[in-house]
Amino acid sequence: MTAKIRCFIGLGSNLDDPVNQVTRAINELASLEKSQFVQASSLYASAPVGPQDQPDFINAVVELNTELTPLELLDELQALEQKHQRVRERHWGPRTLDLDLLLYGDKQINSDRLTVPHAFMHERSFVLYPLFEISQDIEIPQDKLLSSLLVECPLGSLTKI
Ligand code: ROI
Repeated sequence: MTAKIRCFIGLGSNLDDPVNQVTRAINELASLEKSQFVQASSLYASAPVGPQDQPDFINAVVELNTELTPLELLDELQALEQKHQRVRERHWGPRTLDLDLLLYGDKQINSDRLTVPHAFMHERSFVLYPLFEISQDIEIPQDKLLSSLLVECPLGSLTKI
């Protein structure tokens, strides 16, 4: 039997009924092959990071145990984004669904397609606070304890809904 890897996925949407997009995506992640759903955070609303001339985002984080390899998991996440008719008009612009592989066990990955831990997660309140809600004991590879990152990351406009 292949070992199960504990992984965390960040969800974000700011187009086409974002609450519905994120809720549907949580259910879809819960039925991924070779994977078991562990838990999902609450949904959070936040002002956009990056260009400000776009709607507020809805964000959440999901924890899964998976036997998928990182690239198999990435393929599944990208297939789900496509299923949500992902549109992405510009870099850091609005999108119907964004699924980011944040953490894959304690692995560090730097390939053309994938950077794990996710490159910006340590500075984004819409990732760190939902992550902390579901798991307080996480160590981020090559970085600090999640709890000490949070101390340096202001909540900003992030609101649990
Ligand atoms: N801002 C917020 N608040 N939430 C996101 O999920 C998000 N995703 C992005 C950019 C455009 C960087 N800003 C975001 O990709």
